[in-house]
Amino acid sequence: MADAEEHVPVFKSLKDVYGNKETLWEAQLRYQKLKTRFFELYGHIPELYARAPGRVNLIGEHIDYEGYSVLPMAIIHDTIVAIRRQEPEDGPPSLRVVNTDAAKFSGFVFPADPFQEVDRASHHWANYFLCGYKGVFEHLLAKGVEIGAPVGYDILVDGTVPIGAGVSSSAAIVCASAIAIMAAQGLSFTKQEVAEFACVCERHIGTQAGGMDQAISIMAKRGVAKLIDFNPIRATDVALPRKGAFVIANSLTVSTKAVTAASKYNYRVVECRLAAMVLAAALGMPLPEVRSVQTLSDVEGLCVGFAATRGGAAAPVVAVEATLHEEPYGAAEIESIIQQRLTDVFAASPSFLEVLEVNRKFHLFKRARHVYTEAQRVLQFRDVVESADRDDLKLLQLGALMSQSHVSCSRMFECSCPELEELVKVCNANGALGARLTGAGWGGCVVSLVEERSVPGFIEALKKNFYQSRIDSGRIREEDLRTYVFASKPSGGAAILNL
Ligand code: NG1
Ligand code: MG
Repeated sequence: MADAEEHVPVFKSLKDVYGNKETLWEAQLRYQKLKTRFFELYGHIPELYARAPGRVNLIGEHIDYEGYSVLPMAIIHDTIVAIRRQEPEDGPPSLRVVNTDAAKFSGFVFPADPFQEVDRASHHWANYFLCGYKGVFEHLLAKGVEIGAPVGYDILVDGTVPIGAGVSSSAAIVCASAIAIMAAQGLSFTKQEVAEFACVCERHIGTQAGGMDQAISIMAKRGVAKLIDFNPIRATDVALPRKGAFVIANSLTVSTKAVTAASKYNYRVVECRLAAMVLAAALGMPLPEVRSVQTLSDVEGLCVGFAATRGGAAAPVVAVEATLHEEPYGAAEIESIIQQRLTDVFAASPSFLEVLEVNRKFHLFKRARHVYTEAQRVLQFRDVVESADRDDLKLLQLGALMSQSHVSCSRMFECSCPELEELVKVCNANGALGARLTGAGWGGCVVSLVEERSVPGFIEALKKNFYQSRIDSGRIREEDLRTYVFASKPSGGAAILNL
């Protein structure tokens, strides 16, 4: 697998990253402005730049943390981190972190200490920088590399990835920060190393996420989507049918997956773990082993054994339907099945203990059903892409899989919201071959598959049937529309720019 040994690339020209003429022209202006602002702030120009893209997940939602493969592609929107190492004459070393959008994101000064805690109680943007910064040193420590005296850095961040929209602005800033620190320290890591540690370090924020976002941000390749496998992380090219295009449309509702005690995201991770344990027990796994079950993919083998005569690829779903009940489980019922207290199951993770404090019901059947069917749909999507069918037939099949994914996210995983449902309906009524929420859900974006030639008409229809009323009511400005709805081709992954 070539990607696994490849290092994070270092480019000398913006042309290597920003493909077509229009985006290149915009990028040149953007980097020039960044350099000027950096000089105004710090009295020096940046030593180097690091950039990492956001992503859109085409299919495979809420299954990365269950160990199953997902199929995202990078988008052109990215986060740039401009960086310069402080010199002794700059004073005591610190991390000065400023955003170009200073009105929205105020600047921070952190101590130059790789092992400082990320303050989860105050949820601000610069925490994501800190995650990437810490990630580099935690990774070095794990490799047994000696870490010298802390060095200070001046940093300026500029991002174009829509925020809270399910297109992973968070992974873009974490990955760009991590590789900026890597390069400024004179180090070079493989893409696989960065993808692995960037996933772990982003958890300092509190969300116990899987590794999809960081993996695609680092391993993306221009022109292709990627099938991402986990444990270890690998990325395989998926060349999408040429006549198709993906349109990303923002529901204008910020995702509430949030970093609160009631974090819906962590709640789902807890439910999936409990579903896996209860399913394992029901399928006859001895109790001491049940306690070490982490994910639904850990139990797949047992399901196949159980449902061998009836199942095939559908075995896990057959096992779920035969052994779990559809009504939600209470804590007491689960504890009596697995013979362990839930507070002991999750004792190692404060984020999960918070979930137990505020939630009493656990929907094991629905969550497990979503995860197992979604995992199958990802592989079917890949198989359709690789089949010998004509492009137009492929597009119909891919669209159908995306729509099935949405229904499962909405009804079984319950991570949709009224605005996403409305937008998906509008997309389907206006020529989408398939449409689904993308990313964590509970707000954020919808991704639609449409025929390339009908993209302009499709966007026009969304404007008329979804956005116009929101423009009229003053919620958004007409001139910002292109940031809320746009077509995207697969973009390239993270890189260092030595301009
Ligand atoms: P977004 O959409 O960026 O919040 C989240 C997780 C992913 C994945 C998706 C759902 C983070 C950082 N990432 O993505 O790992 O689980 O939800 O498929 O929270
Ligand atoms: Mg995110």
